[in-house]
Amino acid sequence: MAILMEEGMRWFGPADTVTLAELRQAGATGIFSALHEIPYGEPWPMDAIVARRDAIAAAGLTWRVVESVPVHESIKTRTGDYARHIENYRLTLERLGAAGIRIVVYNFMPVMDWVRTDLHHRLPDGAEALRYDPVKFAAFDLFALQRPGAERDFTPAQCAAARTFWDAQSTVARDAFIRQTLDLFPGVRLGLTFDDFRAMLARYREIDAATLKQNLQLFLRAVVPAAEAAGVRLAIHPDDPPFSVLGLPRIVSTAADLRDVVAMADSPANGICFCTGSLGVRADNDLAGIVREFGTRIHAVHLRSVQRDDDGSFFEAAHLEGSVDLPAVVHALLAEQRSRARTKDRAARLIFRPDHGHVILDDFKRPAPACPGYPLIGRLRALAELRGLQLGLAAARSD
Ligand code: DNO
Repeated sequence: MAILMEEGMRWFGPADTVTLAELRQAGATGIFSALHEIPYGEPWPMDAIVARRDAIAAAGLTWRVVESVPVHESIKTRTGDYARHIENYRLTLERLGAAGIRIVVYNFMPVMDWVRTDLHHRLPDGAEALRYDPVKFAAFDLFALQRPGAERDFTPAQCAAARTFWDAQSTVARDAFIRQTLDLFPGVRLGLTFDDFRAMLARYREIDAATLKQNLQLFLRAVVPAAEAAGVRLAIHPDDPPFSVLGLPRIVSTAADLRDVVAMADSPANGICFCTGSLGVRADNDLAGIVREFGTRIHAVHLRSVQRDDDGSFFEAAHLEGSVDLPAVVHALLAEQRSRARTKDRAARLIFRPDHGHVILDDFKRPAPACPGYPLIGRLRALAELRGLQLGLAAARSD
């Protein structure tokens, strides 16, 4: 089997402004996609799964990874009709397995999938990147959402800076900032209002990290057997960013968390999506060490760097720049891939995709990407760099 990881790209479906033909020219062979049009919690119809798979195949590519099958909030909070939603999840896994799609990414982040405060952060070379600034997020939390107790989650200096930032914004700018923060669900606009959002947050009032972990364990106990039967491997995506936001518990932020997750169901079907951009926001996460520790439990890989700054902000650096040592990570991943090749576990060939990319060059002239972070040319650059990195590292091996 191949000694290199397969190259993948994310595609948001027929509504994506990037076409499959373009992703193929970028050199990817594996696609990460999802049926974003199916409402969260509903089972995915078999005919829609097959149609998506066949459309991808017709473009000369293979749908390798489902990213994601979203976990309904009722399952995370274990309230309301969570039992029906779990049953639906099992059904979707069965159908995906029957259609030959064997890796399913999901996350267990309460309420919000990921959080950024700047979607057009300009870098010195004119490229645009995504950024998280705790001061701006504090402004959202304190003055837009007006969450009781929010001031306890920020330092007095951050609260004061948030006030200055907020006061300087026009009403139009404030509205746009609020909309953008509420809308950041990859591939789908949930169109949440503040009231919806507050109601979602309220459901977590009694849920701390220990309870959320318990709910994850109960979910895994119910769905892992279905995944096993379907030949599907589940891959949990880490929290992005890997710390608590809006007072919500976050339980997939560190190596210790990942240890807990894999122990919840001792099965290859219970694995992780190793995302260096998410985990890399914490300087205490040893990314190459995580690869070595979780080895065979890694079912999908997102490669991306971040630049961490002293004020707690970070932005998405170019893939081979910033605070994340991607060469060291890819080195560790290639060792894992070689060991899989030795055991001839063909189903388990590692697949990575460049996670996000800068807006560069002709990206500025193209229609906006389906989701912030997913322009074509910026990701093409990232994939090309990562391809060179893995080929170079593989060629430089002396043993
Ligand atoms: C962001 C993505 C995540 C990821 C989900 C997986 O660009 O990496 O939103 O798709 O969290 O469930």
